[in-house]
Amino acid sequence: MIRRTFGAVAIALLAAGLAVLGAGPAAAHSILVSVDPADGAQLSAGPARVTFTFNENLQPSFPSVTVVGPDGNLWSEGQPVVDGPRVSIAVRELGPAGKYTMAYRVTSADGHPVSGTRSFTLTTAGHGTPGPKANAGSSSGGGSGGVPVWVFIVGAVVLFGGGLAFALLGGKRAGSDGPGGGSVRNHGGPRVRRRRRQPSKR
Ligand SMILES: [Cu+2]
Repeated sequence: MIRRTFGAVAIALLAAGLAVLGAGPAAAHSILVSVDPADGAQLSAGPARVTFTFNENLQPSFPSVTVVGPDGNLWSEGQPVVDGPRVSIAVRELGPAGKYTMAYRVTSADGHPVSGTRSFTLTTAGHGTPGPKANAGSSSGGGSGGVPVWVFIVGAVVLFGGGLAFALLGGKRAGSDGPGGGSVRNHGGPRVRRRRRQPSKR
């Protein structure tokens, strides 16, 4: 029994390690497929909307999309709209020529937040008037592309802790309760079940 428990712990450890090393957790998140306008596009006139398209339907909760100009002002306006795998926001008539940063933060189908930035360059100044300063009270202070590292670390710890607790509790229960621990031990496969004895019989 004890050997088995260690075996289970070792497997949990290995799985957690692989999840951290590989792209395991990231693969479960919704992945950005395309942006309109395209990343790095050179535009002579601003787009009416900015749309991010993902590989799967997003959760509609708490989407955030912003377009911030070279002047540091907000050029997107209104609320972002989630429509299946897409999230979009309306854009004002643009102002100064230069780089406009498109930032998104959405909730993956699996419930995890995904965020990042793309950009386009306006080559000809427009006549629009900007919205408020982008960084005033905005929560996009991180400004980094992708999910922060701590999310992965917390995820790994939860995974590992869960696996460890499961292995330890599962092992203990089967040891003290005997056949009573069947519901947990069944995860080990049918092999365990066959070994179960029924003393009352015969
Ligand atoms: Cu995820």
